[in-house]
Amino acid sequence: MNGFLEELERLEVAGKDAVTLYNEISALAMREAEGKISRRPERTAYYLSVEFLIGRSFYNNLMELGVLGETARILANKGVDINVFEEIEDAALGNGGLGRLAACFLDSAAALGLPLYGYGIRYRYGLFKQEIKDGFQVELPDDWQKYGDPWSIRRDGEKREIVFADYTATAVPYDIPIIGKRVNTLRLFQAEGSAEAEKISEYLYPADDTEEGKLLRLRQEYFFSAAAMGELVERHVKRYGRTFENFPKYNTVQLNDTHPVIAIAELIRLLTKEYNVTFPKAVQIVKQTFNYTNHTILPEALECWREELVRKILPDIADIFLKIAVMQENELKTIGYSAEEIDEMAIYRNEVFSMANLAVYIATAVNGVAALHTDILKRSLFRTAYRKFPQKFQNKTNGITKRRWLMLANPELSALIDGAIGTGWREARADHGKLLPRVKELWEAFYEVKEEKKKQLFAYIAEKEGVVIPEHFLVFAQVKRLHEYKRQLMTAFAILEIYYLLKENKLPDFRPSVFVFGAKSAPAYLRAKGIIKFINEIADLVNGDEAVNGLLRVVFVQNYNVSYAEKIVAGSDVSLQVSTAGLEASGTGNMKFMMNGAVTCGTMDGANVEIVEHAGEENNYIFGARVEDVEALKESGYDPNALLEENPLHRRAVSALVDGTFSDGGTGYFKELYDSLTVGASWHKPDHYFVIYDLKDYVDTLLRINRDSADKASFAIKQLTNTALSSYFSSDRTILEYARDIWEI
Ligand code: 26Q
Repeated sequence: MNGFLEELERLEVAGKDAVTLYNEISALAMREAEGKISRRPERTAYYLSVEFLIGRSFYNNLMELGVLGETARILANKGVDINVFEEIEDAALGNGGLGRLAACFLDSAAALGLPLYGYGIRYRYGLFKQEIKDGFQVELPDDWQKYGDPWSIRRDGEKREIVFADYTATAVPYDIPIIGKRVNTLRLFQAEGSAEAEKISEYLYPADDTEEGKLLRLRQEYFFSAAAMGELVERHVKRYGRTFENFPKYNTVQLNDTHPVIAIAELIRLLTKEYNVTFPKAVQIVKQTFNYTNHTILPEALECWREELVRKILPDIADIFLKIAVMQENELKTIGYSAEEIDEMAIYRNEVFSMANLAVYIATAVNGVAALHTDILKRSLFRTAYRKFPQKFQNKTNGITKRRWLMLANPELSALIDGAIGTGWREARADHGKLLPRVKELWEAFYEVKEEKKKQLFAYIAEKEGVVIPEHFLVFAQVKRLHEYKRQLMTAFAILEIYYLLKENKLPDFRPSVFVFGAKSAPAYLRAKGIIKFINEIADLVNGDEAVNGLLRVVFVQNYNVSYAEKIVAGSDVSLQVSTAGLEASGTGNMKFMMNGAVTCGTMDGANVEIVEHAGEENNYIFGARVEDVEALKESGYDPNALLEENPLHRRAVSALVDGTFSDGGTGYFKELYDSLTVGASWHKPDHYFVIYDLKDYVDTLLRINRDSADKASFAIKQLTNTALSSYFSSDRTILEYARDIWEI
């Protein structure tokens, strides 16, 4: 028996509250994990990210240590239900897909025995905690360390000074073990020193609408990038001496979006200023060291820094950015690129540095996160760069870790799979495709599992939200960051239309359904906040209407996070993935639902395309405009008002924003949303995201799903087929591809 379990047997529980027990048990597990931390091999891959959305560590780590079941049993014998630790909050050091992807990648690399180390920021407060008051989002500080932080180890011996023009901050590393076949670490730096210095690691995504805020964000990016680069160089010099031609042989760095791109300049700075490497040599070295992943094509999310801003606090970095820009421009001129083409690829233009263009120029590999997204990078966002460096561009379709998203989130479904094909599928890189020929005979068992997961989800929602969902309701879920391109507003309109049809008895065979939303809006994103309020107004109307609430309910869950997601993905029937075609780089929630046996109701966007390639269009529900349609509509001029004119149902739903049906509490949110659809807002044309264009097809598709679900067997077979064919979306597969094609580890 292992040391952990022996100690756990001996642990005194009498009179201790959940928090005390949580800390004591975690400390025991940590001792196990710490003892197993692997030695870094010569060649190591580093993952730099401003977000790591690891969620709750407790259950996951016990599972990874192979003691979760035994722990539950031993605690039960002592009269403690292992579920009491659910009151301890998640570490929400991330916002959404990009941060959760980083966490899934670390998990997979450890499981596969690959040396991948994460570097980021140990925010004092993670993403805000959300409450819904009167239908509005309220933001509260996320004091995630309130109950302690038993899962990280502070390394005082490895502090590093990070120098800005105006002050210096100390970067103190905290290591979080990532447990698997190897035990790797996620190293998060905390800023210490003066009060000003400590602000650097206070908040994730501080408001950047002021100059002050922008500077703080830039400091954050430099802070952790420089701490990481300082460490890499120091370790290299210790092992190999002051020679750097071999630096790329031992180090490969993945930049998770543009946020850590400043690491490129910092490595050049270190090499040239502290080790007398020439600038051209240093550029050669960084070119072989860095790789860049793009996660979005939305212009507002592509980072640019004004030279003046950079110069103010990081003059050396500003100089290095400029030197790289000049080098690139000369190169392009020499080979005859036109002024227009050079502009498109420019690292420095109009006194602004483009982090994306810098990354593309320097990186050995540039990757998109789903096949369609990578095509769009090649065809539009980076088309000129693609022509110059076609060999750089790669696709790496995202994935999710089956350990958290299937084994931990859904032990019932995992047991069903075990029963059908044995437990071998649980191994890293193994798949569960052998389930496919068995789905027809297993549909009833699967149906029972889904009902059980629904029951658990409904109980949780009743407790947390006070909203009761009757048994057997069909569950449609849309859970993700709140953004106009993700079109939660389109789902809101669709629900309203269905509500009106039900009121008029026009849907005689409608099967009882609930729509579950979960989403946080960026605090300054007012239209997104308006959408939250609108959904909650609809929820009040629908849930309070005795004439329909036996058939339709709506719930917006508060503080959607990783732990909530684990419950929602397991308990849902239909996964809503309805972004405007071309705008969702990949999506990873779509994969979590698929793996748990939900059908996808979605547009041909991001990884949805590959989901239906693998699981079949006949087992999913695809609707709406394709990328080509959206492009053609933009070309020909799209007029949502004509569609509203034509379609009274749409008109009624959309008008509900402004005709007095609902109240936005005098905020003006609803009028603003209405205007954005009908006259345009923030330099966009009316209905920039084609909500009204896709609405009809969406409602029809939702109703078709509702009808199809009446045939329990065939619907359950569709769902379980999705589970059976979901192995491609395991991040074990994704990480093996990065390891093989990019990192060469
Ligand atoms: C940019 C500039 C200034 C301030 C903030 C930002 C910023 C912050 C966060 C830009 C983007 C993000 C986060 C992006 C994100 O989560 N993207 C998602 O990444 C997933 C993993 O690849 C994809 O599956 C999703 O499609 C993509 O939306």
